[in-house]
Amino acid sequence: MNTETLAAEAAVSERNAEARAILTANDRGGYTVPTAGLYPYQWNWDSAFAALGFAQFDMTRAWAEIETLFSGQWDSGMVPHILFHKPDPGYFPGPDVWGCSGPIASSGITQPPVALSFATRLLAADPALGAAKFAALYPKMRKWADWFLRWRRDEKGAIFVIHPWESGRDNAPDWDNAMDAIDPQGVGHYERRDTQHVDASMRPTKYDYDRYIWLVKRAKALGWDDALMAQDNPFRVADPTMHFTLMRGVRDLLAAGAAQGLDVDGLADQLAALESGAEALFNPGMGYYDSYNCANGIWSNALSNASFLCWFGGLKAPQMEAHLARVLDAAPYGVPSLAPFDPRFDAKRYWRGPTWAMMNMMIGEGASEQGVALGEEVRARTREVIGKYGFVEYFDPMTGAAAGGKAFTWTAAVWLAWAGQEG
Ligand code: 2M8
Repeated sequence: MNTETLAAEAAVSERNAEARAILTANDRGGYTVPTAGLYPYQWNWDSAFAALGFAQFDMTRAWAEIETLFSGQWDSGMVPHILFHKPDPGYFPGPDVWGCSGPIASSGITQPPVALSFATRLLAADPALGAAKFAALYPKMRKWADWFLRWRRDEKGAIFVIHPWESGRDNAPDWDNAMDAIDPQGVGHYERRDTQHVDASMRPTKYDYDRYIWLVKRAKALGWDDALMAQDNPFRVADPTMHFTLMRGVRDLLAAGAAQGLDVDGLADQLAALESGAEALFNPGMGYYDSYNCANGIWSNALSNASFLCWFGGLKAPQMEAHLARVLDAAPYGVPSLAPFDPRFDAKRYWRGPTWAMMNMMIGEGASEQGVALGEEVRARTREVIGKYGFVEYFDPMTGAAAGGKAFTWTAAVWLAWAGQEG
């Protein structure tokens, strides 16, 4: 073996050790925080990625992450986007602002249900350990999927979000049209904490936050009642992130549930409904998957990283390959959260441009599964950017520069489970 190969191997094993150390340091006992300081609680989809990371070296701990997440499930089936296990003044909005009454103090909205899929991966990786754990979680996972289909599906069959935080792509341009229709009267004084941890240029604006908080207060005043919230909701945006991750989750539950001899009744119908609903998310004018405002049908015209989750959802989507090629040509450290040739692109501002390793994982894996050669390119670029700039929250897609929070759980997990592995 030559010295160059040896040096490269040493760098990878150093990164592996660093990634494990981040997961261990962010472990709060049964759940992991996304990063100390900026996000001091358990986040829904962050935890699902954390589980994949832990699975590389501690399978029992990996399951615990998902079990703890489901311990916060509401009677309705909804699994909250944040579980406030222990009060922490470093984050706003905390449990008092949300005013929810689930089994654990929590937010009142959900997040993309990647935990459904990742639980099936834990099972596949160690069936002897996983069978009983999977079977115990299975009815809860099904209840969450049922809840989505009941309360978050529009007339055209697409899954929508009722808050930008629900999608996880907080300040994406996808929400601009619906956000513009909100007059955040009565939002009152509040103190942001995020900008005490991260430079304000990398975070959502005050305009965004006023509307985020206004939406929370409106839903709180309605007692977080799904039926009441559905009426006259000013923010309902059909979202490819939610749609494709749910589609993948239902598909994976169906396959794993059947293999385990569990009750899969109704899952095939749900999957078929999501497959036909996916057509509603195809923007014919732009020729790609997109979000739209359910209130007026207006498309976002945004080629985002969520557009490329179609493969992860299980679609063939051959027409998306040229779009991915164009975006990767424009952004050396892609996949950017918004195409760089979009005038709304902002290389450093959170979900309006930066590259996110966990999105890349779903895009790259999904593409490879569907035979799209660029899937491997996405993995190679994710490996390169993490290798050069470390385990940060997100990256400038043009320069690779580190941005957002440091020592980030899902970036470390994605390294261990996917990006850091040999192709
Ligand atoms: C970001 O969102 C939270 C609100 O949920 C925030 O900015 O306060 C998003 O990137 C979201 O997708 C992620 O789950 C969360 C924790 O990493 O941070």
